[in-house]
Amino acid sequence: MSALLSDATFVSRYDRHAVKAGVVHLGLGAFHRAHQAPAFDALIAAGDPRWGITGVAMRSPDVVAALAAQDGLYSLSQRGSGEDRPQVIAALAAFHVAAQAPEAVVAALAHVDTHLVTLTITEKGYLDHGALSAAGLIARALGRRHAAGLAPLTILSCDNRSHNGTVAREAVLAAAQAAGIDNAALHWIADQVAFPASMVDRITPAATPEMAAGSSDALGLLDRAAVWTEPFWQWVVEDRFAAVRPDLAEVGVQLVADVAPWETAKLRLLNGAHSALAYRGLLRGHRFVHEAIADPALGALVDRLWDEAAETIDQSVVDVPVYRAALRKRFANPALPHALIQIAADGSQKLPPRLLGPIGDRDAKGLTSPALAEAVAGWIVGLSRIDGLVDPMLADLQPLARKNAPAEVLLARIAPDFHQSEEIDQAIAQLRETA
Ligand code: CS2
Repeated sequence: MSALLSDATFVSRYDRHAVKAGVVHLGLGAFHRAHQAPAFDALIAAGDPRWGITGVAMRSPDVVAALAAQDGLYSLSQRGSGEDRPQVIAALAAFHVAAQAPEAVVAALAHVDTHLVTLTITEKGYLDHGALSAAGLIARALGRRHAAGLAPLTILSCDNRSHNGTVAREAVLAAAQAAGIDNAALHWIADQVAFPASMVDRITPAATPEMAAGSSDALGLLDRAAVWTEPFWQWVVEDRFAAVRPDLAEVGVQLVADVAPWETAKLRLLNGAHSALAYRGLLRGHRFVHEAIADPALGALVDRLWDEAAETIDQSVVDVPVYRAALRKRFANPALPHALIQIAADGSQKLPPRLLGPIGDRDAKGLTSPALAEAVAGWIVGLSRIDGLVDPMLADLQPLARKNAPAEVLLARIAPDFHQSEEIDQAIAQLRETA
């Protein structure tokens, strides 16, 4: 049996004692450990020790327990390029579970060394403004920073929502109001705290015991917090920071004036196709993305969906044929099994930016959207037929889907301004006959 990955068994490429936790990250899942954490790890390795991370799991204690036993070290393996050697990430300097130790999280956010807060709390994470929510904890800490005369923070959302910076700002302001924070602090949050938007991209399945076993073997040390990801990595950030700003460009981040065109292109091409594959794939008996994309019927659906979505995005930020070819390869990566049921979660939050937005834009130009409609139909039929779906609105939506309610009724619940459901009803009728 190998020894556990830890400071005693592994020599980091930089002096971990000199690292300060300038970043607090909320949402310590596999995606963060594959995306933002290696960027800060690279910044520290390049000589700036201010960007260590305090990692916060919102509810589950499991990742924190695994990391705590390993001094915060974990391995990240790129799967699919042939080079599967794990890289050990040493940027996590401290970790907490928000549900168990909210005060420790607020103290970290209010600490003088903290400059940046990054968020991967999922699409639905912004709906909650309560005291233990991400927005609630941030609001409380900002109130404390204001009272202490400390510098404002930059709050950087890394979730797949349109205009995620604005969404984060609204959630924090709502939470600050709900918490009864005084007016002066509210104005300071509104005027001085920065909420840049960002687009993040790296396909990263939820961590599994299989990943831990494979990585431990490759490393020669036991790693219970191992993450597998793909070689591709992209982070586009709106260049608007409060106070201290990390040199993210140095580690490959694209800093731009307006993230919206990148965000829309990625949500509609990558995530839209993912959602189509998830529901339609599960209905056809597939379990993983690489299996679904290899199914000729679904491969063709994705192609038609890309034709439709491509007409609704700003093509100056992506070379569509190149991007599509790359996506197809990324989806087909057999070394990175990505469970469709994971992508199928929270459809009520994911569908509007991924599938309904492009349908609405096409409709405004007088264009129909048969492939996008088929993807939405997959979600609605899936609501009544797929086992194990997770969604904050499941109790509301599932009975409607089971009663064969018209698409309009379901879609009104998740996108009140959406009125293009006729094509979707046709696609549902067809799917019910064939699936
Ligand atoms: C996926 C995303 O789970 C999902 O809904 O579509 O997590 C996707 O893998 C990432 O956005 C890729 O960057």
